[in-house]
Amino acid sequence: MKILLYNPDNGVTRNFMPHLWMFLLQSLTPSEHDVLLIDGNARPMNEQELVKFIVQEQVGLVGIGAMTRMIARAYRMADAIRAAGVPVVMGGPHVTEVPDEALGRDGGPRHADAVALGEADETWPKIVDDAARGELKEIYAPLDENGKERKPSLQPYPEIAWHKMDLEQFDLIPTIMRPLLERHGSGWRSVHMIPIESGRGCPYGCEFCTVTGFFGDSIRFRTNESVVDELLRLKRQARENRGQVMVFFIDDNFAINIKRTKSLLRDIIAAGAQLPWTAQISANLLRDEELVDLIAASHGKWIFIGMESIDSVNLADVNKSFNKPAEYATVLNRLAQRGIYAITSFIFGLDNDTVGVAARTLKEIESWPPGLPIFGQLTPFPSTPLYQRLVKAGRLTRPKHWLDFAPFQMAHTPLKMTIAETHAELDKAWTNSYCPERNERAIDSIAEKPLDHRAMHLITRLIFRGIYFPQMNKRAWLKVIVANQRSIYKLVKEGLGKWHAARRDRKSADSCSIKMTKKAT
Ligand code: B12
Ligand code: SF4
Repeated sequence: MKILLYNPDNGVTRNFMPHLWMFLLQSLTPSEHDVLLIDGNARPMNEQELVKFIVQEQVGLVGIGAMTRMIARAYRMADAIRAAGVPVVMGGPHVTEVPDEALGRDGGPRHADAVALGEADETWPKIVDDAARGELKEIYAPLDENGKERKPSLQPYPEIAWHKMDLEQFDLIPTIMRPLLERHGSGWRSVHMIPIESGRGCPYGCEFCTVTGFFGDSIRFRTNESVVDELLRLKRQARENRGQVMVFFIDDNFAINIKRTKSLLRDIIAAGAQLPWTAQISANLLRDEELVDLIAASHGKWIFIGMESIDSVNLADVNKSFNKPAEYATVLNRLAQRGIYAITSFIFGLDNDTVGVAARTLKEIESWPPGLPIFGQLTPFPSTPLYQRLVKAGRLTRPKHWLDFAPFQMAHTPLKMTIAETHAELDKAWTNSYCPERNERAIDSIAEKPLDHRAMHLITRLIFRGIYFPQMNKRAWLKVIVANQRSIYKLVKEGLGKWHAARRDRKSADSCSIKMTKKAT
């Protein structure tokens, strides 16, 4: 049987990183079946195009995975595929949270023949077998003999054969630059960001987060050896392809068990398996100096920190009091001293937020080393404690916001601001954080860092701007480049100066050695 795994596009970003679930399920598919993958972010298709592809390829089963924000699009695609007579199974966080919706048991239309609840590592081979026999059931839940939920141990962990996968669609080098780099850019023929999980689960239970509910509070880790092997394979692959590979450890809290994280990082260093990496780590765990040293030595470059708010009352409201705003600056300086920068994530529209929250937050951010701040509105995802609380209080304005998805739009009324005011604060925060003047100040503030380091920082800032300001075509990018020409010009000028100086040095060294040779003869 041919199986298609499909991830709908999110409408915001293109092909920055493959979705791990597709590659993981592909690795777990019984070998007698063929698996095709389409990530809508890398290969956008409308309903007709997707159905045409499925019919042409004679696909017998389609698996669709989606977060809440992409679920409406996922349903539309599923409807078109089912109308063409091909069965659809859906999985991932959203259908796990509200399975009745996908199955049409809540009074709405049905979108899926079957749903896979929770972690599907163990149920997927069974789903495939049942589908191949034409005996697909409606619900697949990972249960043990006693009907209790069973979580995969991650030991052993399947080998994801990244080297055999067609990753061209995830190359971060813009298509127009590729021929040039092919000829001249040794080691930069391609750039890929690869997702790796080293463990699953987070026990913290922040009120708005689906992770504790979905992965459970029992944390599970792969063996160090299995993670190190994957890194070594990726490193080899990068060398062979004369390209760059970066890694995103997608664990929800990569240092949740500090002892284990340190031991993993030590093993990575000992095996020479370092690749530039990014991970999510909560601020409280970055108090540990030794951990931060190991992060730097193992080539950790960017750490995503869910700061959420600079107001302790807000943090207490969402069960995140382990975040201490008073120590944010210390943590960020500790990272920056080692050349590590932070993606700092904030939520607006929390219950204690008032008008001016953007200005207050921006003032704090300005006092920190430069990083990549991102801002979102508090979003009640189904099945979270936050959702239940807001339902009870009658505060949801769009109880099924996902069926009518709109980026950066609130679905409930905050306590001390209006919805419109929250939207205005978000806009202010994004505009001020990524305006050309702020970008220039950020790069100037790390003038002592190497040029390539600063250039990468600027490029990343320009990309991150696109999370809020649509930047999906060449025209939009051109405008961004023109607006930021001062920062770009400064770096290019410095780079050219260094290149000329190096050339002059080489020439004078050559003429010196010619003179010496003549003298000697
Ligand atoms: C990596 C990641 C991202 C990446 C996504 C890009 C990428 N290419 O991966 C980035 C950083 C861009 C991102 C952004 C966001 N993310 Co995110 N992200 C994650 C994260 C940390 C890991 C995802 C992952 O790969 N997990 C590992 C795989 C193996 O698990 P999985 O995807 O759940 O798949 C398993 C099962 O669900 C199931 N399964 C999944 N799909 C399917 C399909 C089929 C057919 C079947 C059978 C089974 C199945 O099988 C898999 C194996 O067990 C998760 C948290 C988490 N730990 O999962 C959050 C998470 C998915 N993100 C979340 C959110 C909210 C966001 C944002 C909206 C945050 C924000 N406020 O901006 C943005 C939106 C991005 C966008 N524009 O679409 C939420 C989603 C909640 C929800 N109900 O939708 C999560 C769960 C985290 C949370 N705090 O609650 N994210
Ligand atoms: S620390 Fe992060 S992953 Fe863990 S519950 Fe809180 S928001 Fe979710």
